[in-house]
Amino acid sequence: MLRIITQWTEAKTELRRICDRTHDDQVVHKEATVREVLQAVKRLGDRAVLDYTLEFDHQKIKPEELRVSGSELDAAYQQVSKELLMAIQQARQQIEAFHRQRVPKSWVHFGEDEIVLGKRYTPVDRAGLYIPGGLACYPSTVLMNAVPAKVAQVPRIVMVTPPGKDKVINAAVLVAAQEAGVDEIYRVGGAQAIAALAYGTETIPKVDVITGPGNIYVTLAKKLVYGTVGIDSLAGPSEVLIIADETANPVYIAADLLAQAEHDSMAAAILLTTDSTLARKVVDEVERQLMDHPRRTLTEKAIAHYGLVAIVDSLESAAELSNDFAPEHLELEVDDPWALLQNIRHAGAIFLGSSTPEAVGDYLAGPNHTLPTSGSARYASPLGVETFLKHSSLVQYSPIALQKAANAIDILAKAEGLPSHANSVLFRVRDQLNPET
Ligand code: HSO
Ligand code: ZN
Repeated sequence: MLRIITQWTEAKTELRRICDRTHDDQVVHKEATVREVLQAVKRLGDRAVLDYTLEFDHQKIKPEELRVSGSELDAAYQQVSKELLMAIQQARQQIEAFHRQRVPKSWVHFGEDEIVLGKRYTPVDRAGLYIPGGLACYPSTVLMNAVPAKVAQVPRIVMVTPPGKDKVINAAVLVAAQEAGVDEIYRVGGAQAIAALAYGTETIPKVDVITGPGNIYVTLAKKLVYGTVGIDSLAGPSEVLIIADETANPVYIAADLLAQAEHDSMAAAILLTTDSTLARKVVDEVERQLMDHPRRTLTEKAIAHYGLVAIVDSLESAAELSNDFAPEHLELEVDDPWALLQNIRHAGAIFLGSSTPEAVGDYLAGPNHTLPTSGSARYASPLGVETFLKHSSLVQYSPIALQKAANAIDILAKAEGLPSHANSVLFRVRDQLNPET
């Protein structure tokens, strides 16, 4: 049952509890296991990967079965319906169009005295995409990770995903990978997959950046290998926060809350509304829509622990609570969403108006659905082309520019006790001013 809160301070405390819901005491214990897995894979390569796959995923894989073969990919195309293939292709095309919009461009600036300064963007050599298995095995997530890597022109895109029953990988996931241009797919999941991507094994290549969501073991592993490789972010369970006024439709709001809750028993679904009648209707409607929900047990669990309706006195107060929470997804189901947007500072993705349920962004609109969770939208952004790019600074000075800079560099270098820094400039300037000596 979805709870209704009317007190501001109680709403604030509850939102904080929900935002911090992944900081459990078990993490320390799990981290020890993950460290062990990382060390073993680093030392023993494929052998450790295969042993852990047997232990954690209960699948006995031979080394030559780690990589998904071409014939398996062909078979996957036979298994997915024509409609699903077309929907995957449409989504791919729209995600690509969005990500092509603002690819960071290299630039140079020609300043005074022939000084040239700039930034030069280059992709990483290899990207590793983690795609979860089980309940969270989504072709849409394959597209959201692989398409930006492709747009960034990463030369080698590797994907890992855990084997399901009988070593099988979901056909739609394989098709999405193929459609997005993934170069290689390996049948491995969990911390052992992250270790393999970070350190490399006989079969699995070492990559430069690892992206994609996963369970707590995957997330801890990503955290621990950061530095050896780059990562996108540390993904926590999904969240939606909806701000609604009296113009909102309770049936839609209930569906949107459940769309988040059905992901995971740890997912958060929050409604902040100025209208107490709407609040009650949404609570009833959630119960009704849950009745014949195929994922009822899990969804109910999420709603019971991390579902919340708070009645607020104004949309401005709602925005303040929302900024505190910094939700992964924010829906503005209000009469004038663009006006309310002025009060919003922190959110991963913002969905404006009553015809824009989050699912539009989860699948098709184009923006990425890999978004900052657990309050990290205060400082982080959605996954994008930049995740797979880095830039180098470019500097060129002319003789006259160096002469003009020499004095300040000399003073700074001497202040830092670094005489050769000073000399590297002064020797050049001396020779420029007296070419014949
Ligand atoms: N809402 C999820 C993404 C997703 N939804 C995948 C459906 N499939 C996290 O943004
Ligand atoms: Zn979703």
